[in-house]
Amino acid sequence: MAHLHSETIESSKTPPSQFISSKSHTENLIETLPTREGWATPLVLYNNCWIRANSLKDSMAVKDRLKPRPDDTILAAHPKCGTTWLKALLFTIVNRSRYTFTDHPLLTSRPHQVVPYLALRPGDLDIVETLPSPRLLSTHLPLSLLPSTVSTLGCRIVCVCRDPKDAFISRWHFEKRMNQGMSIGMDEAFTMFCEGCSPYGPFWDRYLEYWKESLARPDEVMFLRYEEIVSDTPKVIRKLASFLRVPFTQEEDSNGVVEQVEDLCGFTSLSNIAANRPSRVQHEHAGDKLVVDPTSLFRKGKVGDWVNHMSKDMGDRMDQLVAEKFKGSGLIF
Ligand code: PAP
Repeated sequence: MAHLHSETIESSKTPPSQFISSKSHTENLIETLPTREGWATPLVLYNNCWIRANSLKDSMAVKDRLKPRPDDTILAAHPKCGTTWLKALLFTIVNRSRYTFTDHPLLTSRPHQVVPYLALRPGDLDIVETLPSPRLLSTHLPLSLLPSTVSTLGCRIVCVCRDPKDAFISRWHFEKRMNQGMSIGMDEAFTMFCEGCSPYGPFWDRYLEYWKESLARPDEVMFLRYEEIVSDTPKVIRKLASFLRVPFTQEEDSNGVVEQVEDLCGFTSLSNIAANRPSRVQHEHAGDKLVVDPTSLFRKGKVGDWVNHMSKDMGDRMDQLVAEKFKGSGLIF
């Protein structure tokens, strides 16, 4: 099991004194990039992707420093679209011969602890290089910020997206619960989201990028929507197992293993384990402290909750935007 903890990456050598500069090339570049405030932490636009300023350097390092392996599986989930759920499902499916359901890591650890991220914190990349193959990794980054060898080596990718109305509402509640809180109201946050300015946005570019990759590499890239996982979870669990080349045997099927995976990774089960009960989980990003309560990753887990928070007019505006952005792509909500 991967153990996640923050480490600081130290530069390996001190440069000769005449070359000492107080800022690195990356830091100088970051200063030239557009920045926007409003969400719980400032966002910076890099490579057409709004990334939290405090994780930008680590995100930028992924393209150069990650060494993809042909048997890697990468969960490329747009935030608030089912990352936590899919981390649990994928981990449980691929490790089902290793752990029993009564003594399972997900009964004591959060899904985010068992599947590492690329790359939210300094040190994340060092950790993933030490993992044995086959690795199960996760990212919110666009495909274009991953090494191109992810595609050429044929790494498997599982992407997940969600009706942007629900993804926005989930995002809104999450940001409000972060220690920094929000400096703007829902209307302004909605406007920023529709302008593409939300963590890892524009959402349409992220969805489309992975959607196109799934069309180009159908055997290696599986594209899912949160709504389809909710509507028939056992079907998606079977699909994921076949995709990962570990299909359920007839014996497993008749022993109810698919249903056991579903129950262990379900909202009720995961949100009730001690590791996901209220507490303060602190992440350090470049000296910034982000405090996240794990319960904020388990809010409602419903499809269509947006109607309880957004006006009909906002819903219509988002639907219109979605229709415009995805026109002709074959991707519909
Ligand atoms: P992240 O990107 O910050 O990791 P992510 O896990 O993608 O978040 O999304 C959180 C959403 O998934 C929450 O949706 P909501 O705010 O609309 O409720 C959360 O409730 C939902 N979620 C988390 N775990 C599960 C699960 N096991 N089953 C169904 N939904 C879940």
